[in-house]
Amino acid sequence: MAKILTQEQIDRFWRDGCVFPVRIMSPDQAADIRRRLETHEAKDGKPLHGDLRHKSHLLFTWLADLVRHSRIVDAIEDLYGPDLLCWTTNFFIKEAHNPAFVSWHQDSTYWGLNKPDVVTAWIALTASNASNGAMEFMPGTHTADQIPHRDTFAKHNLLTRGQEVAVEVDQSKAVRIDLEPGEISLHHVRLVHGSPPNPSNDRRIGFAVRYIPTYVAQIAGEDSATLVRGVDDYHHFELEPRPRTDMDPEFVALHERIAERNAQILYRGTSVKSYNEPAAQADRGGA
Ligand SMILES: O=C(O)CCC(=O)C(=O)O
Repeated sequence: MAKILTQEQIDRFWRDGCVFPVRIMSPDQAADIRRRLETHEAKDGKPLHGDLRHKSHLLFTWLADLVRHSRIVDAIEDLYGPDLLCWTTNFFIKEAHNPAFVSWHQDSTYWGLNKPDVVTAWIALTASNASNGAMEFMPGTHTADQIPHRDTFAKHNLLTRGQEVAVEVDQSKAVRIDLEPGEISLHHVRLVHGSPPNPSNDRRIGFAVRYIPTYVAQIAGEDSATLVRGVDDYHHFELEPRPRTDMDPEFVALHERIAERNAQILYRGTSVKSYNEPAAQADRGGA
């Protein structure tokens, strides 16, 4: 029996490649996470940038808790069973009145994982809707194989390589994912999706958590992941520890090493070596 998703939601995920909205916390709890993020940014004197946007659950205790949130992990278990890793996390922050956008793409393109059994819980820390550049998707496209992509490295594209599907997308079929703070969407790694810029007066903040069942392996390099439920009998990934304090120097060093290694996987075949290089763009997400 399913833990939190209804049978209709589970069927919709497998049919459309995406299900939303699923409420996992109250709007106040989402606002509290936003406040913690912005307290850090205020101390740092700038928006979260570069590699700090990736695998941030190794740096901040409140994100370490979030990737283990029982309602989110229950929903993932309803789709992929009880043994689950969080492979990575990526902040997708679109500042107010900002041209940043996400081109139509499949997440699976550069991740180096051996199976398309990967699901993203995209957690809305602000509302995400027509006014501020909500994510959109093409229903059913997750049943396609890997589609060829071209890298654009376009300046305002939030994806690592500014990659886009190298086929025509019929935008009239796109479905927009409207979410309130504290709600999530769940999308399949092969789903074609993207999002336009945010012309509104406030930031749009999404935190994308990428979950895999433990049988999935990395085939493009050494990699690590966080066990969030069950047991890992496969040992395909180095298991990551849980931070006890925010920005613990030991974890900052570990995170830097892991982010560097991850960037080598995502940017393989290009001259980019790190999320912090200018070509990688300071505010890119990690898909
Ligand atoms: O946040 C967005 O608008 C896009 C996010 C995305 O592409 C993803 O989570 O895979």
